[in-house]
Amino acid sequence: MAFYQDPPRLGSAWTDDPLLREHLARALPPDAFAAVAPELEEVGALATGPLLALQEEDREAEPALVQWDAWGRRVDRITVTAVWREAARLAARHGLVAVAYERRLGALSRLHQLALVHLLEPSMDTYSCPLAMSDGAARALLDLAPPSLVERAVPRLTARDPARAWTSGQWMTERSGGSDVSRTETVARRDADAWRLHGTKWFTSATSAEMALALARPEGNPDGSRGLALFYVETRREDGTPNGIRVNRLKDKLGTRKLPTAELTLDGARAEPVAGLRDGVRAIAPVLNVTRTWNAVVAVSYMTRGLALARAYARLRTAFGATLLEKPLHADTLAGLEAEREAGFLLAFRAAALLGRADAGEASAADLALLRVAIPLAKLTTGKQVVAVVSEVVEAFGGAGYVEDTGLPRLLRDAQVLPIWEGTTNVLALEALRALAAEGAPEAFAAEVRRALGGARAPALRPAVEACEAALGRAAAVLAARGTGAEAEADARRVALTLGRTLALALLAEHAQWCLDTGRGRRAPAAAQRFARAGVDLLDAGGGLEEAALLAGGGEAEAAGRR
Ligand code: MFK
Repeated sequence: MAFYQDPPRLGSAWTDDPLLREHLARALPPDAFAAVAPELEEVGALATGPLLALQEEDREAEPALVQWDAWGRRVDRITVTAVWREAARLAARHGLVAVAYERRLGALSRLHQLALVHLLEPSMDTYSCPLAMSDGAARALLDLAPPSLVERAVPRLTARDPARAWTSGQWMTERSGGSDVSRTETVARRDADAWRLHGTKWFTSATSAEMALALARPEGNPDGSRGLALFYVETRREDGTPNGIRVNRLKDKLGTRKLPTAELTLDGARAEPVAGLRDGVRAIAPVLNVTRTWNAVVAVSYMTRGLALARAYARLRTAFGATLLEKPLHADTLAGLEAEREAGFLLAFRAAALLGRADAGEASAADLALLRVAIPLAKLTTGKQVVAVVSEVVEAFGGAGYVEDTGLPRLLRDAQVLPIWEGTTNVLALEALRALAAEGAPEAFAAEVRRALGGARAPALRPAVEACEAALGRAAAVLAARGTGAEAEADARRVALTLGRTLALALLAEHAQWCLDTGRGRRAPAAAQRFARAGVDLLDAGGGLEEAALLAGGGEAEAAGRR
């Protein structure tokens, strides 16, 4: 009889993820865990059951832009896929944004919220993007906006009723700059009754949103980022017509293809200042801190889904007389990936916990300094991990992984955006080091690593503890020796990744000790040992500015300029 390979079948995303369950059991008081576990179980079964089935059925669908109606009126409507419509309903029903604001678990509510996100996002086709931006917008409005704007938008952004729920965009990027938003060309002009925005936005994600927070330069303001202001914009007028906004086209992207990303012209879009007429970058920072935390959680969710698929496949697939899981080299490969996932997971959820403390007004000065460092480190570290891990997952399926209807190519393409948007690895490395230069920040970071390592007393965890202490010491020495010149900038990615991986390993050692203490087996300690052996200290790879110019520029002329 001819051979047909059975596809990998996933168990519930909740019951099949011991790390997620352990982490919540450790971080939440028992009554809080008991209160949220049933819904997490329901959502986990949904994510790898009916929602995954819909995602597979809907695989080829993409959003579309309808620019004109039948009678020649410009309408610029974006239609979204069936998964997106279902994800919008689920997000409202399960409070994927609301949970963070209802704060049923107080400062721990971010863990509850982002656990839901972790379970659902791999089956939601990047619907996390509009949700993350909506969450960030709610945070920024609550922090900064006048009561009229808060009352108008926040109940919609946090609504549990799908019919009332809004999502928000975050319009920063222009042709003149993605990372460097100081070159924003969009201007804000005051006419008789309102502010109006004129310009273009070059990358607007989830353009189907009802509102956006946008950067623009009020007329007469100086150049540079301080002359920008943050504006609240609704995408449609009360009568449903576009609010002075034209959608020029949807981007044809490598991945996140279910997510409508548009190029826009703002032609008199009515807008309201969120927080005065200057310092727009500072005003949008709360959005970035929220979306970057989501980004880290989404990165670990893709690693989790990829590894669940690879593991399920390795149990079924036979080659050379045994299942792949019984093959020593295949098992060893998956083990390394799982160690990466576990470390990345704990780093992302640590950032989430600190964010929750800040939301609840319970963060100390040291917590806030640590949060400012931990968010870019978590985002950049997990962004690099997810691309590497999911690429290996694709390879773990052999040729099948390269074929679209397995769903694996989509996972890899979607993963690839995570180190790019919301600040590339290099931009975030510089941001992390700027944050570390603030008063009290180095001490807060070192104290956090040592706090996590403090309880890790099992002999098996000794190498992990030593690796963290050594890397922390060396990174501090590099930072102290380098100052802030060009050499320090060239080192920034290595330093930031070293710090991110060091904190991740410390958190993994802490978790592993808890697993040993509570009789939860040897998986987490094995992950800590494995991650420690893979190495957290990347500091030695640099070779100075002249070498970089020679290799990056590809010739002697560039290097001579650096001599
Ligand atoms: C999957 C989940 C995620 C899904 C969402 C995806 C949606 C994707 C849509 C996008 O990608 S939107 C575009 C995202 N773009 C970026 O993330 C921009 C990346 N570039 C940077 O982050 C640059 O570093 C930055 C634009 C911030 C540099 O601009 P500036 O003007 O040189 O900023 P500067 O001087 O560092 O900071 C200005 C002020 O903001 C300072 O405060 P002061 O005015 O008091 O001095 C900073 O301290 C403050 N600030 C900056 N970043 C902050 C912050 N404050 C708190 N937290 C931060 N993170």
